[in-house]
Amino acid sequence: MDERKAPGTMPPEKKLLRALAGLETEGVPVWMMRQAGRYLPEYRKVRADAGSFLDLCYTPELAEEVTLQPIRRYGFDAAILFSDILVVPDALGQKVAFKEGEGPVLEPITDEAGLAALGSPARVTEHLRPVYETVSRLSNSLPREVTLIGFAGAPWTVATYMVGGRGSPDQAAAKLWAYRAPDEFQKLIDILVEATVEHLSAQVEAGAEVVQIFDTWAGSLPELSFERFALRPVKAIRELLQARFPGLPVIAFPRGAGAMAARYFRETGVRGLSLDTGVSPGWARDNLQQLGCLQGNLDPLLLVAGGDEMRRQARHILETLGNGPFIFNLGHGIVPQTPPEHVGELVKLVQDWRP
Ligand code: 1CP
Repeated sequence: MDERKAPGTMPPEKKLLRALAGLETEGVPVWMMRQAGRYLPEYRKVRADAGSFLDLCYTPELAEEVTLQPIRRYGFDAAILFSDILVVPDALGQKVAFKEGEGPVLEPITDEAGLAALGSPARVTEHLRPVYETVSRLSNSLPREVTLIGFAGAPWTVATYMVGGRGSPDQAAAKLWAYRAPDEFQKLIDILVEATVEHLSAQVEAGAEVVQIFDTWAGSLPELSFERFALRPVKAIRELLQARFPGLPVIAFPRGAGAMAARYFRETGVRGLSLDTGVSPGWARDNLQQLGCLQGNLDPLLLVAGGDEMRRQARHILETLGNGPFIFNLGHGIVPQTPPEHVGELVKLVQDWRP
């Protein structure tokens, strides 16, 4: 029987799925955010031949290839679909471009007229069909012990790019809209909740076994706005997804949530919580691990530095959280200047570790 099609009906065998289900694992499962990307020479080669970054995301053979590259090299326990959180605004009809050395650039939406010009959130999957084809190819080509993770950005984080038009250190444009006209801003969040549920559902139908929701900018919101624009939308997405796919494991990454992580974990009802580097592993063990599976949280710059300090801090995380349920990861994505051999060394350290 295919456990993917009937989640929860029997105990999973894959290590990462077992950790998410709160079951014992032989060793700690490991993958890394942004495990595909510019730090790998084989990625840079495919990227150079692909044309634009979005062309790479929308060409299933190439997106499949770059998803598989880190699996071949390192034997991670999970593969994360190669795509981006900004394919959702692209599918809603907002102009999105990835400029070399500059990151994403969007034509900003700042008012209700801008919202009215967006396409229907119920129909984003039409534009994103190549992404689901990538998922479906991966579902056939991945080694059987590797879990396939689909993903999307959380509504708040995606909204910061849609409103600001680019990455920003303070998310000021989206915040000011949310503070000056919360009910109007809520309309954008509602559109994104619906689009995200459709996008993640299509990934699950194509073969994704777990989904991760990235809320990179959650930590910039004050408590009352965090509740409304970060916690509640992710709770709604989790509920709507599980109404369609009972037992589907959902991981959330509310980066920078601090002590609000406990309420967030409990109230969103997600199965896994991905911790950023700022969260103390001991605090997380005492306050969060009884609520579900934790994931994280080595500083990506320790992976750049390597050496004794990387090993010491990785062991500290393992010794504190490794009794489980736990998935080893970074506190944020791998950065381009990371030496690939440091990744190999860290994966081996985690794979060899036992409580
Ligand atoms: O030139 C290149 O090759 C583009 C670099 C790149 C890559 C490799 C971008 C542009 N996106 C990606 C892939 C990507 N993005 C993945 C692939 C899977 C994997 O992890 O291996 C994922 C999960 C994302 C998610 C993503 N995109 C997030 C959330 C997680 C995070 O890192 O905080 C965010 C905020 C984005 C937006 C984005 N896309 C790309 C860049 C450079 C950015 C950040 C822009 C900024 O705010 O500075």
